Order: sequence, then C-alpha cells, then structure tokens
Amino acid sequence: MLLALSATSSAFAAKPLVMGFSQVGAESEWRTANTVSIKDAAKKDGVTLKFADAQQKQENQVKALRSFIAQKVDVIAFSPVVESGWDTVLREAKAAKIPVILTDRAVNVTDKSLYVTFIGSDFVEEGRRAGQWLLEHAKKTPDAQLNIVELQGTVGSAPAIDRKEGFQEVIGKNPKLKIIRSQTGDFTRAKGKEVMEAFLKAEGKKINVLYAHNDDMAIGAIQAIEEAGMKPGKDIIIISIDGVKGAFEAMIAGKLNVTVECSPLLGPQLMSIARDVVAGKPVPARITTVEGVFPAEVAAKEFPNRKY
Ligand code: GYE
Repeated sequence: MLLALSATSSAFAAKPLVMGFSQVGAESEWRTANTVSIKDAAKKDGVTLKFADAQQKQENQVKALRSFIAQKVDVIAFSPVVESGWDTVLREAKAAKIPVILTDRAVNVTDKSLYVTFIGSDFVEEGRRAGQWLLEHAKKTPDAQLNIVELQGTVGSAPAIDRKEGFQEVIGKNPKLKIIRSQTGDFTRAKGKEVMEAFLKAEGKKINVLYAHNDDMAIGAIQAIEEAGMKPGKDIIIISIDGVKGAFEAMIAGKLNVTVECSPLLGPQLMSIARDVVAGKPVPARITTVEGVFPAEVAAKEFPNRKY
C-alpha cells in the first residue's frame, strides 16, 4: 500500500532535473570510477543524465556542450580535458541561461562568472605531497644525486600542469633531486609504458626515481621496467597519484612505493550541488575534495577499504 502511494505521488512530482555531462574519456581506472560514480548518483537522485564521452578530445567536448545547450538541459557539468579554449562555448551556455558546474578539472577563463562552481581535488597539493614523500625518502639514501624521470599527464590539462608544479616546488628544496627527463604519457597505461621504454633506452641505470602523474602510467611503466630486467619499486623508486585499486595491488607486490590519493567519487556531491544551483540557492565557488597519501607499508591493510 505504502509502495503504491509513493509511486503515485512521485508521478505527480516535479519533472526530473536534466543534466548534460561531458566526460573526458575512459583513459584510466580513475576515470572509469568517476563515470560510475556520476551515473550511479544520477540514478539514485532521479536526475536524467545525458552523458557524452569525449575520448580525450576537446573538440568532442565543445560539440557535446553545444548539443546540451540546444537540448535546453537544466544544468551542464563537465570535466574539461584541457584548461584553455573554453570562453566561447561557456559564453553560449551563459547566454542560454544554463548554469555550468566544473567537476574534477579546472578551466582557464578570465570571466569567472562563466561557471558556478568547481568541485574537485587540489592538484598542486597532490604534487606537493608526492614531492614531500620523495624529500623524506631522499634523506635515507646515500646517493649524491637522485635522477628522476617524470611521466606527465595530458598536455595542457589541469592535473598535469598542477601536479608538475607542486612536485617541482617541493623537490626544489633539495639540490640532489633532479628531473632528467619529462614527457607526457597522456594518463594511459599504454603510453606510460611506451614513454618509460624510451626513458630506459636513453638513460638506463641512471634512473633512480619515476614520478608518474597517475597510477595507470606508473603501472604501464612498471611493465617496461620489468621487461628491461630491472626491479620496479627497488631499482627504480616509483611515486604516482590517484590511489586506484591497481596501485594498491602494485604496492602489495612491492612494485610501487607510494600513491597520493585523488578521489574520483564526485557523483553524489555533484548531484546535490546541481539541485541547489538549479533551485537558485547560493553554492561555494570552490569545493575541494579531501584526500590522503598511501605508502606501500600500509597498502595491504588499506586495500579492503578502497572503493575505486
Ligand atoms: O588523475 C587521471 C585521469 O583529472 C584527476 O585524470 C583526473 C585525472 C586522474 O585520467 O588518472
């Protein structure tokens, strides 16, 4: 009876909120978990989600945003693949009076009124945390110099720019820490492996440390290091970011030294903020995700608690 009643009353409820969401792609474990979080939260909240996967291409995201505007959705949310080049399409959304929420990655626009809020991590801080771990590790090693190779994320993306900056800021405090090679691996395992192979070819045993802007590139690189006959996590110290299950497995196997957490579970927060925005309620301009650091020593104990 109760069930029938609630079914009836929901039939008369206000029409569901319609959200257009443009996702970066499916490049990493992080991204897959982020997509699941958003889709699940929309379903749970009764939000009608129009989801578009941009396959890591900005032009596809711009097309998706324009199509959401044409469909007159209630709210647009997106995770911008790169930081720049958004002014025009965001002005179109504003002209159509459709509020825009940024999730995960920031944009570089001068007019801050082009989006309502930005929900996501502090990537500079993540880079600093990675650097801090290395600074501590360096105190325990006798080497006169530690040669670092860096696998950067997607060129022009907020996490690649900020994670590089934060890391450099901290390791700059110790002159024995030196980045000898730095190249993009586009946040994927395949590219991470490919670029690490090139690093190994060029520098071989000179490499002491790998800093990867995400776990997937580190996991790809681990394979390259093993294929080169070296021991990842020992011959080459490996630091990465995200904290996905694959990273915990690699740490438990002794192949990865530390991962800095970056949570992809933004769905529930996004849905609740979207409701407030559409209802005209004030929301904070920046909502920062809370996260930690997991060194290999705690991996086995933490693994069962991991949700992505
Ligand atoms: O670290 C990486 C993904 O923007 C925080 O994108 C996200 C990053 C994440 O592909 O794995």
